[in-house]
Amino acid sequence: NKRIKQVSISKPILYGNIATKFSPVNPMPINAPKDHTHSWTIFVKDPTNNDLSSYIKKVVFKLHDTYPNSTRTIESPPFEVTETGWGEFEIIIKIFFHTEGGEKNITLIHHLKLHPYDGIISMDGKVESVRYDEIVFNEPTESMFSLLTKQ
Ligand code: SLL
Repeated sequence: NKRIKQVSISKPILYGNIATKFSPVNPMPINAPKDHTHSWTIFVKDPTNNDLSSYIKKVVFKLHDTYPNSTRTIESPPFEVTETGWGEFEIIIKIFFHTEGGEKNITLIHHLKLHPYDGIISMDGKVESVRYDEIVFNEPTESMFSLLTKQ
């Protein structure tokens, strides 16, 4: 698996969460614990909706230990987890690339936001905390290069 010298490929991603407070239009699920106040979704996606699974094998979201099965592994798109809860916490996101590419996994940390502070834009009761980032592959292997450039 030879590396291609002096080549660098960067892939844009968006990661973060949206959250909605329970209300008549967003009612609490029947099975949700009574102290929960919000539903939320944490995600990793492509800003232009390209299919990330061309080079991403799986995404692992590590939730707060108060959640049952707090390590959630998502093996195909959409790479997201939807839950209900009452509190904000750090979510550890591990992105794994297809094994044949020979790249190490990367770790991102997202602070789950439920409340509309810190300059977060909130519309219709929805809170969004989303970050744009680029994953840079320096001198990718030939197999990684073909995964990154396939349409
Ligand atoms: C803290 N920020 O540091 C808080 C933790 C935990 C949030 C917040 C529900 C879990 C469940 C939930 O919202 N946990 O009931 O499944 O202590």
